[in-house]
Amino acid sequence: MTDLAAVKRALTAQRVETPSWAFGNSGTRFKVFTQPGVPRTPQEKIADAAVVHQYTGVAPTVALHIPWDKVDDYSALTAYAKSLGVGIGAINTNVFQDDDYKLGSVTNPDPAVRRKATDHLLEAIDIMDATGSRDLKLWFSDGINYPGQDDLTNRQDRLAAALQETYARLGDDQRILLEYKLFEPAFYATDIPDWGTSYAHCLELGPKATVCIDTGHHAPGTNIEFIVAFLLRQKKLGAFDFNSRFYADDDLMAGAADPFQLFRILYEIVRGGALDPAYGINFMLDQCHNIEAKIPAIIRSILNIQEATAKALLVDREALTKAQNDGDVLEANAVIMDAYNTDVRPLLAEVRTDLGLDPDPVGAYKRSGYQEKIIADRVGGEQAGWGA
Ligand code: LRH
Ligand code: MN
Ligand code: MN
Repeated sequence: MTDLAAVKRALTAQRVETPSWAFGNSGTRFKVFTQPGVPRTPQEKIADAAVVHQYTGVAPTVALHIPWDKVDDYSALTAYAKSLGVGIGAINTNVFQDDDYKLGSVTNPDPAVRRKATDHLLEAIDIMDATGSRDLKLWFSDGINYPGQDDLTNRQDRLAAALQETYARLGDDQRILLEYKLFEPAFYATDIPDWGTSYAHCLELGPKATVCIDTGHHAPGTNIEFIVAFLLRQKKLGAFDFNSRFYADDDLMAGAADPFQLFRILYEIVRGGALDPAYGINFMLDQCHNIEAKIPAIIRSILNIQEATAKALLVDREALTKAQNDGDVLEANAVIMDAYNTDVRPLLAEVRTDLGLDPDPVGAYKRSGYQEKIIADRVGGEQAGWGA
């Protein structure tokens, strides 16, 4: 029997972090479609994140990407966020947009480029000191396009050296989230292509380094929930970048392409007791909204995560364990599918009403007039976007 009050408590305590870059313009290699009302400054991105929190009640932090969100005074930016009811979350580094990084950043054969890249990682920790952020999220686009282009082992050594220097600079309450990605922009060999490589580097570094799983960064058909279960068991899962993929790093709304996969991932989280924010996993979104309106798309993504979580919490664990121990394959699978096929929308509406929120966050946002207001207010200036 499921304890519904406990399910509601868990859903109320759940947290999802929004990415500042999802509020800005974005596109594909072929075209960036600009939208009216898009933020022009980091402050405006934070204001939009605060609106997402206002309607969902579960998104009180926003991740920054440096230098896309570069400001002179990060303490002032943090105070501004606080005044809107949100906090600054993970600091994302960017060692992929300079010409210098054509052959790699921290794995570049040129020591001067490696120095520049590592200095950026250290600078990001200075920013964390000012914002009070716990998490430094590292993703390296480093890799090579052709066999023989560079030495695979030497590149691992250079990566390890940069990571060690960065790790040594972390404060007591700070940590590294090390992200991996199968390919792109490197096409032949990426320096951190998979969770195993990230895990091995995190192990070498120590307890303050954990793996970040970006759900869009795997080969098609990869069993992501297995990775979740394995890393949880090793206490090395630090964060998610949630998004959906059909083909590669599509960055579509979480839970849009494969809600069943999202449910299976969240079931492993619930089973591992890792949903509670006190456990320390940062559940982030990492998405781009190229053709749809951004704020309601981010709200929709959060609702999708909440629905997958509610279903995961509804799995009858006792019945499942019994079926598993009895070797009853069909019954075990039926228990999982019963939970997945439950319509949890009324339950989530109740959770929101209990929190004093509108039970329909997307509808409430649309009725609020905020979209019309930002379209009217945010004229002139350069709209923020991918790379701006
Ligand atoms: C790389 C990635 C990484 C970046 C973000 C903008 O594909 O997932 O997390 O920082 O996109
Ligand atoms: Mn990511
Ligand atoms: Mn990505």
